[in-house]
Amino acid sequence: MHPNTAKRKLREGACIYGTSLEDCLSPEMPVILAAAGLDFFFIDTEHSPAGYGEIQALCRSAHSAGIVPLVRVTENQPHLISRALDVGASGVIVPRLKSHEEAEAVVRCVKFPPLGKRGYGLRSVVTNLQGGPAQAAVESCNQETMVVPMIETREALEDVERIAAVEGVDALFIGPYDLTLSLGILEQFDHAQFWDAVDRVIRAAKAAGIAAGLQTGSIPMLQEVRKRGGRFLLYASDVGVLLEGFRQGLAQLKGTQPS
Ligand code: 3PY
Ligand code: MG
Repeated sequence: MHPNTAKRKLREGACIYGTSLEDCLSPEMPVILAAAGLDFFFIDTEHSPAGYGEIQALCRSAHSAGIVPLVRVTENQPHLISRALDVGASGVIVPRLKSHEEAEAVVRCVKFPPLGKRGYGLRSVVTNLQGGPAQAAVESCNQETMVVPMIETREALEDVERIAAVEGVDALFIGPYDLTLSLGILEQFDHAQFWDAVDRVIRAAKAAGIAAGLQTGSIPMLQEVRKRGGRFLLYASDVGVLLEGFRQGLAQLKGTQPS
């Protein structure tokens, strides 16, 4: 399988930087994101219309551009996880998880036996039709694929130490909107309870030897998370960056305040 450079960097203790694709699903996008210097991106199938054909084209382009493609599955379902991997994703992000048992179930879906129960079906987007022994391909996939549970419910936060300790979990991804929604403080990103939660997730990840982080369009917030020890850092999304870029540019051109 394609080497997972993002996973390698995390293992070495480095920060990795990513974003998400929601509506810009052209295979040119991974080339642009790689050229911008990002380590990874995820294709969002939780909230966007991406189909498997588009995901496969994006993953193939990402592998050749040298950026790691992940897929955020719609929810924690075996068939959604295995299809995302079979069309070329280097790992999965799983939203709205509630417990370490659910995290264990994700790992079982992502890994081939003996670590899990993924079914053999390695296609050209994964192997580049290189041939070779199936055992080596299976072991390489088990090694390179990433498992990223989201910590964005009150229940997951309460169980975060055990989720972090699940063998095979690589990073914990805080969803700031869903987490504050679940905690009853929606979008209050200056609330002490929110930062206590962020600190708890980062602490749990560190204790388990893995990474944690979040996604936001706010650079100061990402800098704060990094200062607190976060290493899985997602800046904005395709739509967010386009909107902000055009807003700022147009305002500058017109000499007005951005709308
Ligand atoms: C959230 O903020 O809930 C997210 O899922 C961000 O990706
Ligand atoms: Mg969310």
